[in-house]
Amino acid sequence: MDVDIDAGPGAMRFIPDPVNKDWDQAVTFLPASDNKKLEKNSPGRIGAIVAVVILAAILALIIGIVVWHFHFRKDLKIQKIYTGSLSISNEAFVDAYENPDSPEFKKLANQVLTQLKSMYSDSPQLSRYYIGSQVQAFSEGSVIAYYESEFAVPVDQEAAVDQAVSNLNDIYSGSKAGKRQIETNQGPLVLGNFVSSASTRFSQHTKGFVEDIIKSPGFPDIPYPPNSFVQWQLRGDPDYVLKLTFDTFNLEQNCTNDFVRVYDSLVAVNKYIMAEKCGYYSPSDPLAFISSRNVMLVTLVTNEVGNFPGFKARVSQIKKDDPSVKCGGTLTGSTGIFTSPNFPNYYPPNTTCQWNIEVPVGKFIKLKFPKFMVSTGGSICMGDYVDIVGKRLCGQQSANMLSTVNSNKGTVVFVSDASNVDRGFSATFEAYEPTDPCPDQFQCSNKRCVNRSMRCDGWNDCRDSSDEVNCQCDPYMIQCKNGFCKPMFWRCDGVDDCGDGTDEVNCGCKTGQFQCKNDQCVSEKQKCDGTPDCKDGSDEEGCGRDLSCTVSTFACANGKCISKPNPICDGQNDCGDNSDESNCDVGEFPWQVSLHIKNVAHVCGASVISERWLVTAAHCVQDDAKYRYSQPGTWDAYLGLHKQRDKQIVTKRALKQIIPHPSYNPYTYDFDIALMELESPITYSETIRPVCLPTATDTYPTGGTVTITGWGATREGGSGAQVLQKAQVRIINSTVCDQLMNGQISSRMMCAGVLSGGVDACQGDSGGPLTYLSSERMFLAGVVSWGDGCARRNKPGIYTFVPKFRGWIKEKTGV
Ligand code: 4AZ
Repeated sequence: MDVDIDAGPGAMRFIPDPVNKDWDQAVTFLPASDNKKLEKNSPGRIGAIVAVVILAAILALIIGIVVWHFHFRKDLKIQKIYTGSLSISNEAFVDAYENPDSPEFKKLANQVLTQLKSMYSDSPQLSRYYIGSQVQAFSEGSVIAYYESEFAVPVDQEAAVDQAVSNLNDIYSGSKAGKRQIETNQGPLVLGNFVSSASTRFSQHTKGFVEDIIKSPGFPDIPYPPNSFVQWQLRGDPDYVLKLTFDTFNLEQNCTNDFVRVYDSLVAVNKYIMAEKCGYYSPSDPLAFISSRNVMLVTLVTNEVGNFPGFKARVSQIKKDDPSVKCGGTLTGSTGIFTSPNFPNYYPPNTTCQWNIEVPVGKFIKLKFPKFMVSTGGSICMGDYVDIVGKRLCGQQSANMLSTVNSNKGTVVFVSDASNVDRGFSATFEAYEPTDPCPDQFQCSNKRCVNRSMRCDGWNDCRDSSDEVNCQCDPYMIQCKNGFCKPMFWRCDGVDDCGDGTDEVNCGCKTGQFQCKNDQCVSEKQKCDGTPDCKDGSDEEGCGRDLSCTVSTFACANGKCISKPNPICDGQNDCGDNSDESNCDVGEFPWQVSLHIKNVAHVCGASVISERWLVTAAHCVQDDAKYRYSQPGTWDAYLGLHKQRDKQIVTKRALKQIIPHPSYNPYTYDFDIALMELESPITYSETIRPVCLPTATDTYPTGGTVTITGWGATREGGSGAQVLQKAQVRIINSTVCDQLMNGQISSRMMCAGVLSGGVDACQGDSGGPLTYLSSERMFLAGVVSWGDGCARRNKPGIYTFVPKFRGWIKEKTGV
């Protein structure tokens, strides 16, 4: 609980060696013996045994030779396939080139094959191992031929052949090539004994305004198959570009295993790779690509492991001059917005846009980029970039990156090269008065403007800390020597928050001093001198000479004794030092459970909903490489606990079963709820009691106060709390929250927090309760689920919205 202020392996795949399969068959087909005959005739039987032995020996010899041949012989050959494209500048594209069966296609293809053969014959490495080529397709421009060339290469010559192909590219690319040019750097597609049956190619031409659909094999009924290589060659009409929109995308998380690649080409040429994708994309994080020409290639490569649904995508064509793909222009006025083409989806490759911005005379231009994701293509913005009056920007920039132009006119140019696209950017421009760049606001050293209230509030709002220097701090903040202000809560917590250690000095007491319970230092002589010197009176505790105290009085921490009946936790400060009201929190949240990995540590929270059942988060019960969190035997549940160190003396229960929600999504944390059945029921007491469950139709008012509890970290990245922490946060409107959390909020989630930062749930609070007080009862409105860090400004905590699961809880537990 935070209550602070505050081209991979590419398309190469090794497919199992068919030779090994032949061995298996050879062993399986050992000649079957006629047993009966052998039993009746003993000499015959000996003969048969001898025959079997000889056969076995021959077989062993064959296997040995095969093993030697395929594993140890240096001249073992592997099949290498290179894909490439070749532009033919003295030919014009005709429709018949789209049809591989047409005489026109065949004629030109033969010419290309002759040309390829003659090019390879120039190189000894290539001519020696060349098997043949195949022209797969043609497209406009004048005519581009896409081909595959196959070589049978001894293993020890593989690198030399790669080099020879690369040399060939150098020779034939550019002006040296005369009329025929190899346009791309060819890349090897498949390495090893690639079986052609494992490769599937679909080809389709989207026409008019009809949308075509492409799907991974088996989608949506069964997961895509292992060890597959599938290609979709997509075409549109001339003067159109293609748009590929993935409606569902759910592949294995690791792109070295399974991946989809999208090319701005008809064949898998590295130079035209737009993106390689794997993992899961939620509908709120859509994935859509636009080509720069009327062709696109999609490939799906899977390896032998994994069991994932795959994808479904729509293919449509857009006219090249359609406003949705056109970009640039003249922007005038005092403010305005512009975006990269197709934003927030992926911009097309090979695109240049120029915006000429003009604000009123005498004013300067301020450009803000709420989102900026432009593929880098190297460290110095050589590939894709945004050029602001001569200054290039690329890569991922932080939200609301700022740039200024000291003139009333300026140009912004966006350039994307042939490969590796990204989501692009959104931008706003506004005119500002050169003499007053931040009207009514504080101007940071980096020219950013922030609200005046953000000055000296302990947060680095300017991002260069200029709002936090030379501060006169409020009394509830630590005045750091370096001029920063930091929350008092962080004093003496073992972390150097000031940066100059000011907040961590004077935390222990010197020799000759007594350290009070509130960390104050008083002279050792003041201990038990009859006068409370510590503000909390702890210097007079346990002194054994409170003569006025009897068995029928209450001994306060400050040495005072009071005779009032039941003074403890009655809400009144009877002692004067409030010691009669401290420790009243025990039992304040009797439904709070601490879930421990047996004999290891607290991991998550949970809530008691009945004598047998707990509610927690599904993400708490997902296995990882180290622990089997999904297994009941992994866990101990501690009930009625206040301080972690008291766990020996409170109720502990093993678990009988764990039921995670079947729709829990580990990528989006959607449906993040689980039920735990205790091995034996508990007896309710003053410190163990269930929380009320909401009804399925319950809603909570935006701005309403809710309570969160747990032993989680007391700051982002910090360690867990010893004593159960509580904090009050407010419910945040889901639409606002969805914007703050970049569209990641589903209807199964609710948001709560303090948008100025500083109060939040944190790591270790997960699974624990968010309670809402209604009619003097506490209802389990939410389950601590996730967040972007802890207690950050404008980053609320995200909770599983329990009313949505009322029916499911009833169905599974009967509660
Ligand atoms: C966690 O890791 C966690 N700030 C829980 C809640 C929040 C962040 C992280 C919300 O368990």
